[in-house]
Amino acid sequence: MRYSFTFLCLLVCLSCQPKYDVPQTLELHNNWEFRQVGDSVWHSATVPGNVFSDLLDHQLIENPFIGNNEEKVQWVSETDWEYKTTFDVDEETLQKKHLELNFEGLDTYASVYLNDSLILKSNNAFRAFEVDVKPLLKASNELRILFEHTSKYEAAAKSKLPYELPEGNRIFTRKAQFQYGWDWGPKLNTSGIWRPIKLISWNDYRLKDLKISHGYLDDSLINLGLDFRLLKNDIWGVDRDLTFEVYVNDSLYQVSEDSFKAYRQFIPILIKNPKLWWPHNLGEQYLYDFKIVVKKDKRIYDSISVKKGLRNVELVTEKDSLGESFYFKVNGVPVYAKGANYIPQHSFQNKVTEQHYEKLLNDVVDANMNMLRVWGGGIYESDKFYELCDEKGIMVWQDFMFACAMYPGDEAFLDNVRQEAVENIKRLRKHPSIVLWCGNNENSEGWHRWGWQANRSNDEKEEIWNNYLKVFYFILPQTVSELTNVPYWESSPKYGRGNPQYKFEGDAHDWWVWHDGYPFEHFEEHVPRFMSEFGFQAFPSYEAIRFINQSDSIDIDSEGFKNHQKHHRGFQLIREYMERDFPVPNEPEDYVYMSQLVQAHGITKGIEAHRRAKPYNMGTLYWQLNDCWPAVSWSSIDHFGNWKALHYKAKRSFEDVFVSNTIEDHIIEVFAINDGVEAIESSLELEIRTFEGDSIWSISKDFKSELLSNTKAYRIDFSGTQSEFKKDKAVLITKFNGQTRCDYFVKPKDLKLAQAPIQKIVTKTKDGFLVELTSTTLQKDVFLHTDSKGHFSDNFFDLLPNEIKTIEFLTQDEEIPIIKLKSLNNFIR
Ligand code: BMA
Repeated sequence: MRYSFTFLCLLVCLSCQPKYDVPQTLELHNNWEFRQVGDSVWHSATVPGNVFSDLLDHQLIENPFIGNNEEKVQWVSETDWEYKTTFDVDEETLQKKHLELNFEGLDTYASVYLNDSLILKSNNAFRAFEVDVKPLLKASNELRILFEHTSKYEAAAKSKLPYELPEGNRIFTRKAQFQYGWDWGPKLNTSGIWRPIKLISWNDYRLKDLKISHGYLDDSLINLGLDFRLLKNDIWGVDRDLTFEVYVNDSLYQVSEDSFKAYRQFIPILIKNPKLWWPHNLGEQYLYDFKIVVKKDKRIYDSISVKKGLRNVELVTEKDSLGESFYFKVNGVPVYAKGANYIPQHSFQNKVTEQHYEKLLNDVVDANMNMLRVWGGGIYESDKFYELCDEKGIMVWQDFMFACAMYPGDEAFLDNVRQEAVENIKRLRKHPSIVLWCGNNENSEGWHRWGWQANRSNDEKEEIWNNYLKVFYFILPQTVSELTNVPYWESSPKYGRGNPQYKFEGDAHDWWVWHDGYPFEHFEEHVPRFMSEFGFQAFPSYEAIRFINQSDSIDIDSEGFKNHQKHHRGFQLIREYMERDFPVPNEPEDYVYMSQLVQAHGITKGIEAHRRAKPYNMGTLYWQLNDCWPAVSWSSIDHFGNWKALHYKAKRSFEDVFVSNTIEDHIIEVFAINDGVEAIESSLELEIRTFEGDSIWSISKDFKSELLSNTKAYRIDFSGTQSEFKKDKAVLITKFNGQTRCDYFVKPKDLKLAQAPIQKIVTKTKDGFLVELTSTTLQKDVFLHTDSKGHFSDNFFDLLPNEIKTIEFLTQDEEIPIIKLKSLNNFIR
């Protein structure tokens, strides 16, 4: 009796269970093969991927990241390639009313054949293409994709224009522009299936493009609009029984009826006391889960969900007495932006794993950065990148993918661009981290300042500039404002450095330093409203150099190594700047170290000058965070993830609560900067000491650093003290809020540093090793290095005399690492 009751309950329960007829997705990533067109032999291929990676896997080419191999593999980009796979589809799927193949990224000129019928010709690596394959799909299928090399298409497009557009033929092809070679990257123009291919099958309903919009948010009650598309098999049918369930954080929140629109749906919901998303230095990164389920008669047809942070973002560009402001407000709070420019992490995107994203973005937060600019010559990044930026509270300045060139303006090109913008904005608009869409990198500056207008007729100039306006003044801003509420900015920078306005309005790229050879002090004298690029090169880690040369010695003169410096005056500029401020060592290993000190010295000078000028200046993003291959470049983290001196020193200069000093003749000025939302009270101590630790002069007071502030905490005339100490043998030590900084009165190369050993004790810990260092004299820019793979918690620091400095070396290695040391003291007497 009891059994039959249980059975009955079970039956009742089962009948209440919802039935499903939801769309199914099948990733087509197996059994792929590739060949050079015309070859008889097929080789196995990895999808998603690209032809260089596949050739490498079969050892059919040498690794282009080693020595001079880049040159040897150029033929790959000039060749047509074919990819094919076979896949089976079960009967149930075949019977579905809708069968679509979705190509999320084909690089680039691709002809796609399903069972020998041409189903798609694509010409934009940044777009996804969805094809109805219902009429063609069988139980067993063959999918074949022909990739034709880009130069063929580019030559054809070029021949239609009566003039040449700057810069080169890459402008005709919508794919990552850096792959055509850049001043930090190799020329490795890939082709292949670089993002997933999916078969989507569905019957009656499918949900798409969920957008969550809101007006200005505060912390009481907000109205959210859930806007999405409902695809119906029977597009004219009226579905009186169709309901939409809205879930917020997995709880059923609201049930709505079909609003009888065949296509777009809109559901308003109210959220009380919403939790907001903030950049990591200002608050929590709260992310809501929103889900919509479409149902009829207890049957679930589809669901769509997004993880979404709620925040207001404004780009404030207001006229003021000095020009025009440029800063971001998040949830009404003005945010000082600190960070760097981000480029693709690898020439071959399939080599970038989730761990790479995780590590690099942790390094960003670790260095106290709150913004990255995704630069326009790379790619619209993977979903993972933005998900992690959301979670970690990193704001993203997102360029559209146009860089350093003028682009065509024919209808087909413009349509392609419009569609690219629509798709990428739709894909990325849920991410609260994205705070800006920017049209391009340096196209406007190039046109106005780089001689691109020379020898052109007025008509020609007008046509080229009008084509620029069509994309960056009309299509992109319109698309951004239709699809999101994120601000749009036409071009980075607003003005090139040749236009004096660059200091008073908009964002700026300061390449007076480096490209024009100006001294680093230029950063201090010319502070713009928002510095979106400034940079200086340094050599990468010993690991990277060894990899390039495939040799244990640090050889920076080999032909192969020289190929990893892509700036034609790069080596020379590094040396020139080194000679100005630092000693120039002979040994390559020392030269590499010194180059990193020069870079860190110059760029942190810039960062601090910008921060001291807050709120006139409201952002500082240096060029560049990372590398796409092992190289000598502007990056602060090399291709293998090793931090250069700059990343360690930028971390200190980007601290939220921070003291920055200027020393001019006998005047010391002390600026207390607080980018956070809490006031900090602490004693502020300044002391001048000899390198042996004897105190010459000191001063101290209690100081309150107010939230979101910048205050001149001291202006000290130490001329009285001056006669009592030798400027080349003294250090100014500033202590505030647990931080200690060292400033000097003369250039690094003029310091009379003393010679003394550094004592070192290494002990094992759970995650690696602890290193304790001491010395009887001040040791400047102490550099710890080892051949073991790992990360030093701190490096390139000044070690005060007779004080113990403890550093962690995080590593998986069990064996005690052989840690070697260098300091600037080794090079100056
Ligand atoms: C900036 C960037 C890049 C370039 C860098 C260094 O202007 O936008 O185009 O790599 O300068 O030259």
